[in-house]
Amino acid sequence: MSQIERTLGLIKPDAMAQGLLGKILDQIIGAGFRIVGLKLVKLTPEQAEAFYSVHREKPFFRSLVEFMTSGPVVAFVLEKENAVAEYRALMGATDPAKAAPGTLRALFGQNVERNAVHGSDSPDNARREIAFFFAEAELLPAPTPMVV
Ligand code: IDP
Ligand code: MG
Repeated sequence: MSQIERTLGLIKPDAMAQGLLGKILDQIIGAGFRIVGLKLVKLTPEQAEAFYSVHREKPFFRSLVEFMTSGPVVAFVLEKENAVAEYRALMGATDPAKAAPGTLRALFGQNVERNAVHGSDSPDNARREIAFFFAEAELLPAPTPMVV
């Protein structure tokens, strides 16, 4: 049986500026994810640099940090079986032009940088990214099985 996992997602400044918060959360909930943490954040340049530190040497790094600090983002933690891979599948490919039809990036992304949403790419990175945005006390506990 597959594992109940958690993953970290962001609604990026482009999608927030277009008023897409509700539509994107609606798709996520409709796809069967349980939201166990949620907050509105305006990232500082230092926070955006730290969050995307694996891309520090990429040519798009400065532009990415500028974009990610250009307005508020919504950060959330999702729970589901195979949440990391399932949410990556719901988001679609990094470049909205290459993302499968019906995915969040195909529906709501503008280009390879302004692509509406973020999702952790591995369970280890999910743990790191969840801790980046949330204290344990800000997350719902895992559902307790009912005792009869
Ligand atoms: P991912 O978000 O699908 O995991 P990554 O390769 O980890 O993609 O890149 C992180 C973010 O950096 C992307 O979501 C996008 O906003 C931006 N990005 C990635 N590749 C490019 C590029 O070639 N040009 C401009 N921005 C990019
Ligand atoms: Mg990535």
